[in-house]
Amino acid sequence: MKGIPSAGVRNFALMGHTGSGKTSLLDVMLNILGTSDRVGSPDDKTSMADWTPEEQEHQISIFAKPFDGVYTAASGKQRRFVVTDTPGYADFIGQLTAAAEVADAALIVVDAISGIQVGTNRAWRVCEKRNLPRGIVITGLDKDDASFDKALAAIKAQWGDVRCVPVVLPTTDGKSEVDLLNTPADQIPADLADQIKAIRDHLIELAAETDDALMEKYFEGQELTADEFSDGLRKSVHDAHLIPVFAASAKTRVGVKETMDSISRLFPSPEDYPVKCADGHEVSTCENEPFAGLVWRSVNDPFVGQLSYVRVYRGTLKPNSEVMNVTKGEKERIGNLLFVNGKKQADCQEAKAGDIVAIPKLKNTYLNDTLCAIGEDISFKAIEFPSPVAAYAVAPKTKGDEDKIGVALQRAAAEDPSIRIERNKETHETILWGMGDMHLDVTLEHIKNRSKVDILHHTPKVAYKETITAIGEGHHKHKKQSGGRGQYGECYVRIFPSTEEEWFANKLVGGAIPGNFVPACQKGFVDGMQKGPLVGAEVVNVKVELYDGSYHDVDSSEVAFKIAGSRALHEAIEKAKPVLLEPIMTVKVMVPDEQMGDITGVLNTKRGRILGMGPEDGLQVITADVPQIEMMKFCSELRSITSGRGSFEMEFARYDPVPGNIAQKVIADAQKEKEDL
Ligand SMILES: Nc1nc2c(ncn2[C@@H]2O[C@H](COP(=O)(O)OP(=O)(O)OP(=O)(O)O)[C@@H](O)[C@H]2O)c(=O)[nH]1
Ligand SMILES: [Mg+2]
Repeated sequence: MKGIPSAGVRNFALMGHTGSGKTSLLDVMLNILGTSDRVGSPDDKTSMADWTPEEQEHQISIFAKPFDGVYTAASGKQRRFVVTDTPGYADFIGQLTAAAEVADAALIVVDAISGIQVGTNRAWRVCEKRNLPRGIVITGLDKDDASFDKALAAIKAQWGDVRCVPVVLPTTDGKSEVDLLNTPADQIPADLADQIKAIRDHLIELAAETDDALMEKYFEGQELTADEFSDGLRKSVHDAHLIPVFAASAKTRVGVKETMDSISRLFPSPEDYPVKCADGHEVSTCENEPFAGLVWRSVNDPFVGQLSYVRVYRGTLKPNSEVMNVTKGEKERIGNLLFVNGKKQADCQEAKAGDIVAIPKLKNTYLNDTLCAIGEDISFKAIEFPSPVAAYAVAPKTKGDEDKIGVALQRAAAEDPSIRIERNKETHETILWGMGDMHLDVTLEHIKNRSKVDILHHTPKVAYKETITAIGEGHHKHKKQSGGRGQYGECYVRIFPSTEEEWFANKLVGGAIPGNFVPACQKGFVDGMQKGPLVGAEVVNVKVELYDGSYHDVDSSEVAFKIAGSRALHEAIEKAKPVLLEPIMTVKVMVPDEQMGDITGVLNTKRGRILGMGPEDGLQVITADVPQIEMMKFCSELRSITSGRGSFEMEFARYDPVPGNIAQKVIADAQKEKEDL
């Protein structure tokens, strides 16, 4: 690692549909890099990447994980590979988002038999969003009936005939592969010679297009030098005018080296382009300038404790140093630095621009914090994660484990930006939010494996509220005379609908209730509003007037007025035509064109009100207001209707009255639940 300058680093993320072969390909690469002394595989649980119990249980990748190693290319040049494996499963989009943010390029994996799938398109969109240079590798070419040409044709049809150019080609006997950028002309198989010449001519044109002087040279019929050709191609890849397509098989390992050679030549180095800060201005990415990096992953390692993964964007980070956490405005002391490769951890003496390094035990540094050399003031933009859309209400299996699960859930949320924990004060439930049922299940498994605590889950309750639709009056006299000191307090209240912030008005005249007891009455009203008459939910959007009452010189007390206030208010609410309110969510659903009709139909059956429709990023976007209770299972419904191609976001909009017939059922159910208790 030492000695390879940042210009020799190739930092990229593997992306693609679940099962397309990303991790298998990575395992072969890690063996070639010497990071692993054997070729592991997710199939027999020997993969260097898929090592966590949850990944082995489900046989998919779940977490984005960085790996590194040195590659000696066919040209003899040494390159440092920094490769992040990402999960293809839709629920783990948060991991893909973070990895894409800190990579300089993407290698999109397409299985030759399955072709372009939902997860491939998702990866593509992630790349498009942040202008990430990319290449595509067609894998599984050892499989029966696999055809490179067929897969390539589909890729060209989808993403452009001109820019998707094969640079690693399978030989016609399928036993080896030709890296057409690195293979000398005399070693090119005769039957591929014409095809390769045509591709080379096309690549020369693409390289020339990146620079006016080169274009002139090209038109004058002069040859580009080797460096001009290479630099031009790298620029073309950077601008996504060239999307190189490679061929490989993780099973037979054919083509993997050729693909790595091409990546070495074509993918950008971290020093090639400046990086953008949060305020939009650009900073250079030179390894000789002061250090700057972003924490993109923060995990609790069972052996080393808290580990902050940092992408170094500029300069060099060394162990036993001090840095500034610009986000927090605090200095952090750095002890050792680690290069983490799966379960393997090695001390790092310096991490340069382009590297991903883990810092153990930082005191107050978390995901999305920028770290800089002391005296520098750079802030990188925080990675934006999609908001969670699926929820479980969770509780400990064993009574008494509440504190334990509280800590475990908070830890899970701190590690995974797509997990959110919420305590719903209306329903008294703890809600675990995530990106889908699989994500929630895996999170609970992870907690169980790590914290040894069992958590039960069920569909969350909806936090209904109640309000009134008319003016109502109520009265209560609280009077007790049972030996000793009695209790006395009497309140008359009026209640009416209001959205004003000031909810209480004192309309007492002539000292009917002494001023010092009014706060007690108010406390009673607040209590009375906590449990409405319909389902015991909070009563909102009301104004309460205290307009009359009486007191007793000896027996009146704060407690007596609190009770009188609460009961008088309850009577007033019951007379003011109370109604049930339910939370309404604004939902944004992204689906392919042909599923628009199906989805608007489903939203209509969910009492949804369509607010708008229109194209966005190659998909149709439907915006609608839908009652929250109808959205509880939408995540899995949408997946099944669209075969995984649809996704959605939602946020709380407001509370609306529940339609009469549905409200009646909710009220009857709540009554029954109360009686059953
Ligand atoms: N025959 C053949 N099988 C392959 C190849 N690459 C991967 N596979 C198999 O495909 C399956 C899925 O491979 P993975 O590498 O786990 O796929 P992945 O893209 O990492 O999937 P996720 O982690 O879920 O996103 C495994 O059973 C692999 O053995 C290949 O080149 N040839
Ligand atoms: Mg994987």
